[in-house]
Amino acid sequence: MNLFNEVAKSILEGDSLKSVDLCLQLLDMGYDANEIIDEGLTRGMNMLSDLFEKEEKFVPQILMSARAMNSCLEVLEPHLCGKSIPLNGTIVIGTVEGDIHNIGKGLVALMFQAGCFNVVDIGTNVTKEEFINAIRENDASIVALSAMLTTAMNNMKDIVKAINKIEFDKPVYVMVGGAPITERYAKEIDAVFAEDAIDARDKAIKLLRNRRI
Ligand code: B12
Repeated sequence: MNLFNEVAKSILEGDSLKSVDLCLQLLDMGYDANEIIDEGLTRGMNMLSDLFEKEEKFVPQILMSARAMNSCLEVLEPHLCGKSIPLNGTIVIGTVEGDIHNIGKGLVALMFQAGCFNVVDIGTNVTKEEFINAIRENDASIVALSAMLTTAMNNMKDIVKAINKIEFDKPVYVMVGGAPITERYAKEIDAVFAEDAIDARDKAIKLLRNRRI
């Protein structure tokens, strides 16, 4: 089994020590931190989500895997964006009011970092006022909203509406995602949709590519 598969497997098993050790080995071998995230951590979490859907894994195992993933992220973070690469801009990210899920949001935040964005994670259960203040305080180019509960989707809609009404110093793109969010819903509430963490990073790069930040 190659080392990337082993990382995915140890994330799936929620083995923090082994996951971190494997990440360190891959870094030592000269592999890129982004590749370790894409091919190891994200793949492990996706495998876990599939097994959860099939009721072969349960919430405690998800939490163990999330802990293993976070330990790896601490090790990989300093290697994500070389000093020579200019920052792409600032992204504020949070989970909307009424919702405390943060695992997916964490992955998306990390992928933004991997895309050389300055990321300001304002946590979970975030109100529209908190989103708006964070955009202003950090002069953000993108704000990313996560929701995992269908009951939080209305809050997401209200928050997006409030953000889109404001004329910030520069235009702010609003990106939304999370398990119940679809492309159609995003369009309906006037936001950009991304399916997962990798898609979110790629779309953020595209959004800001031709723009001064
Ligand atoms: C782990 C978990 C929890 C943990 C959360 C721990 C934590 N620190 O986050 C705990 C146990 C605390 C929890 C609590 C609850 N949960 Co819960 N939870 C889950 C579970 C099992 C996994 C979610 C997860 O982390 N997935 C792994 C990550 C990697 O995937 P992800 O979150 O989908 O994120 C990816 C994409 O969605 C996307 N994405 C996510 N955010 C964003 C943001 C942007 C901007 C973009 C572009 C993309 C994006 O990219 C991510 C990475 O690829 C799901 C089931 C499921 N299959 O999703 C239920 C689930 C979301 N929970 C559910 C429920 C009902 C609850 C509770 C209300 C239960 C209760 N009765 O108390 C509470 C919520 C309390 C609250 N107010 O928020 C339901 C929601 C049902 C619904 N349709 O509304 C689900 C679907 C379970 C179910 N099948 O019933 N939960």
